[in-house]
Amino acid sequence: MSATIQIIGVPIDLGQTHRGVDMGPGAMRYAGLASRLAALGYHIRDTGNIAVPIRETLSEERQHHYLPAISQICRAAYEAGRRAVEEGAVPLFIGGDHTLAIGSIGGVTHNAPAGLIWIDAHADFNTPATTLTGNIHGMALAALLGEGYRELVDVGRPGPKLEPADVVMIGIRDLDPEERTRLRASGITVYTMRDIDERGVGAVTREALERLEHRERLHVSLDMDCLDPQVCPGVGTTSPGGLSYREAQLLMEVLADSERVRALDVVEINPILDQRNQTAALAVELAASLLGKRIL
Ligand code: 4U7
Ligand code: MN
Ligand code: MN
Ligand code: MN
Repeated sequence: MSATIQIIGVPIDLGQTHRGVDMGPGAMRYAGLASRLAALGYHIRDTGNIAVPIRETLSEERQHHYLPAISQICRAAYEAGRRAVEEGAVPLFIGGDHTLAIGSIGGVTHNAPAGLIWIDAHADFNTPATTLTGNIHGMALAALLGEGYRELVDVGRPGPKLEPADVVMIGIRDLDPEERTRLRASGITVYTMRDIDERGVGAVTREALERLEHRERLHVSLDMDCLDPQVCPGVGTTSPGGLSYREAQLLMEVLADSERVRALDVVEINPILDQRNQTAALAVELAASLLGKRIL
């Protein structure tokens, strides 16, 4: 019997202010996600999108940064991830903004811990006290570690979902001042773009896997803004100096070689800002590489 990948769309755009991120799941399906993964020999189960209210219907939540709705959507993502793992499937969450990771990673760690590889230009390690924007997608990882809004920390089950030693970040290049202070004190392993430039993405990724050796199962959270905006213009929060197409491919291939990846988020695709769906197309390529596509 072939392994099952369960596609879970989370068209959430409430964690940030750019319009269009809610169309990410459609863009990835349109770019051929299911057929590309089926060609690798997987059984694909697309369970559709989690219900997300349209922003215009939530005007009274706006001053609260849509916290009640985000919390509820993350709870639904949590349950979907938990069930997929219990059924032996690999959950593939397609976003939507990075707030969905609060639910997805929580659900994936419901019955057993997992290591997390967070691939992003940003650390998403703000709290309500350190954020400059108030946008909750910039607080997702902090919430998973037990800090910030209780409504997010307690999604699915009360308290932190990860230990700092369970987290490795790759591709980081854009931190807010107080977020940076928090991250340095956190004990999380961080590989910045400078590390990648100096040592190469292959060496960095192999070391990242070693850092998570105490966790057999890995969850990969891929924010498409980790790539350079010249390759991926279709993201809300662009940051120059990102991964090249080839670096991102190698990063996925080295992770795939470990055969430990059991869950995946692909987030922050904004088709409105994209050119001819190239960001979603690359996201599909990267997901295929991560799930075992071989050149030869
Ligand atoms: B993403 C930011 F201020 N740090 O908190 C913030 F620069 O999911 C950006 O990684 C957060 O894209 C980016 O709003 C969140 C900002
Ligand atoms: Mn992010
Ligand atoms: Mn980001
Ligand atoms: Mn973003």
